[in-house]
Amino acid sequence: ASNLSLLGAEKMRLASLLVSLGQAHVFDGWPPAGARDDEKRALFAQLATLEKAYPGGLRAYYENAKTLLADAKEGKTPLEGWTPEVPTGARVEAGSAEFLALEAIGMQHVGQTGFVLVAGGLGERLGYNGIKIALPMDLVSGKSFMQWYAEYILAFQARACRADRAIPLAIMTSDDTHERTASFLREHDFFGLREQQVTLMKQEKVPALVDNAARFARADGSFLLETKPHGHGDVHHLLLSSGIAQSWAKAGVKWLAFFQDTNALAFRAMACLLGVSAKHKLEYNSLTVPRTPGEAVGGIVRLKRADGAEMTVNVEYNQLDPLLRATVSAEGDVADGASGNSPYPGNINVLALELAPYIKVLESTGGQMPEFVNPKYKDGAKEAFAKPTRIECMMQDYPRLLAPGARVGFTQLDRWIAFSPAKNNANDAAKKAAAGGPPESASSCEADMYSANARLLAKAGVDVARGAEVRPLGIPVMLSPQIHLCPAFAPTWTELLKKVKGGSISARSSLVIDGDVTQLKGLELDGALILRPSRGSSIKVDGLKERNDGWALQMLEKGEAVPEVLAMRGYRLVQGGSRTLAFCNGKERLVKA
Ligand code: UGB
Repeated sequence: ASNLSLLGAEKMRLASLLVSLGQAHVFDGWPPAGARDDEKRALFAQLATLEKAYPGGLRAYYENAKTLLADAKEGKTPLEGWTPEVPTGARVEAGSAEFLALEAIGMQHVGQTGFVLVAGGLGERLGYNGIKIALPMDLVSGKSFMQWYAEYILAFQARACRADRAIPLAIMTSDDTHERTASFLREHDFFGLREQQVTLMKQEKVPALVDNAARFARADGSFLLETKPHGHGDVHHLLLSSGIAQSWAKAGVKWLAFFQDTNALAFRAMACLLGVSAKHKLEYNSLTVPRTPGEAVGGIVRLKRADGAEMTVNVEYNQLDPLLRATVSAEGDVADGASGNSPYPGNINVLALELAPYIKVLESTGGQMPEFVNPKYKDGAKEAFAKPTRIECMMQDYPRLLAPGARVGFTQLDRWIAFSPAKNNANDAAKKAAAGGPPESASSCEADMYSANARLLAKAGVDVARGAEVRPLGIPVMLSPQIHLCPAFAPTWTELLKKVKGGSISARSSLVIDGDVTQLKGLELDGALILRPSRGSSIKVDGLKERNDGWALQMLEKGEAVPEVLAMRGYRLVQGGSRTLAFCNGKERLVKA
């Protein structure tokens, strides 16, 4: 104590706070004044950050943790007393007249939307060393996920905003991703976005907990606390505490659209999702896909209680099965009859929220999200943890904060148009595929984008041949033909139908549309074609016939030394003969047979 009393006022306040929270052990072995001062300073800097980052500071964190740990020990869950039902929502067939009508409504609102990318996750499951948004989404365009998202926002902006208005983007980063995200964006000139259009907000970690008394864990070899991620639910508190939500509202933003780091398809569904929100005046609207039973995506469930209370919320995959078994289905998380799908729509964390009520709710709750804890106990008495734990929160739990009667809904679309993230390393992905589920690997994510583009063109009357299934690294995927359709070409299905007419693409083909192609009529392609008019120029295709050696995806040999982004896929792109049309004269160029 005599050492501590030499501290400045703020440090003393933090030290007293810790002591009052039963955390005096943090100062065990504290050396005399003058010894290891840098390490001491580092602890207080860390405490100040932790105190500021968590809603209500360290006291609130400690109290919430103790309550949740006591509940966990008793086996209590927040779902007790609730009975699940299949909720009602908008179930829309991709490409149907209803879908196109919703896209049209959505496009009237996309100019007043702020986009929010959660990119604080390190991607341990994917086993990639870099930041996930820098991964190439497909090999034929070579574009990163981040480039794709930026291009989509710019394509929406070009269609929905006056020239002086920009659609804002906030990116949540973490200690694991912040510096690399900032330099990646700078290196690439923000991918065409204006620098002021993009805001990074860094989430902080929370103290790890060693026991049910919520004692903070000390990091090995220093006075620092061990910290762990608090989860993607931090995004809501950050939007409020940074003032971004409020400043966007002042600038005329009406909607927020949240999306994850590696699901490029989300944007193909975005206009429709916003259309449903606007049409049904939904305060909260999640994009969903049919869910495979047991799959690691949450289910959207309407929960009812005996006192008449009800809410439509996401029930995370590890809680869905026990909830169903304890209430409505002895079999748990199983398929609904012949469809092979769970009756509960699968949450994919693509969310559309109305901004004004969102700000009110966050202000009234101080940004505090519902939380949970998941300790792994070492003993039957549930006293000792196998390793330190922490409390966590999820972005999709936001509707639990809403008052009864809040307008919460979902928009169910086919999986092929909305969801195929790169989440798993090849080994795990192969196992998931063998068990009948989606692999969600870098390869399946790429293949699903090619397939979606093939289907979109086919719906517009192009005769697109399909290649055979291949199995790089044991993961079954359909990688041919490879088609990349950039957002500037057609950010909506409606626009694609207007621009594309007939034609054919062989299975061995690669087509990259990367720029302003105003018409794609009667293209007959058997080989590789790149249409890349530079900014200000455009290309109009009318009956172009192109046949060349083409490009091919070649499977890697076992153990071949290749860059990580290829090793995780198990194949490379071999660029043989191709034709590139890349006009830059600022005019429209007609390309005919
Ligand atoms: N993320 C952060 O930004 N910060 C964090 O602290 C953690 C993550 P995961 P998860 O769509 O497949 C979610 O780890 O949490 C970002 C839903 O809960 O990939 O296991 C991270 O960078 C589940 O219901 O996913 O599962 C990434 O962009 C289902 O929707 C995003 O948060 C599932 O995603 C998701 O992180 C899915």
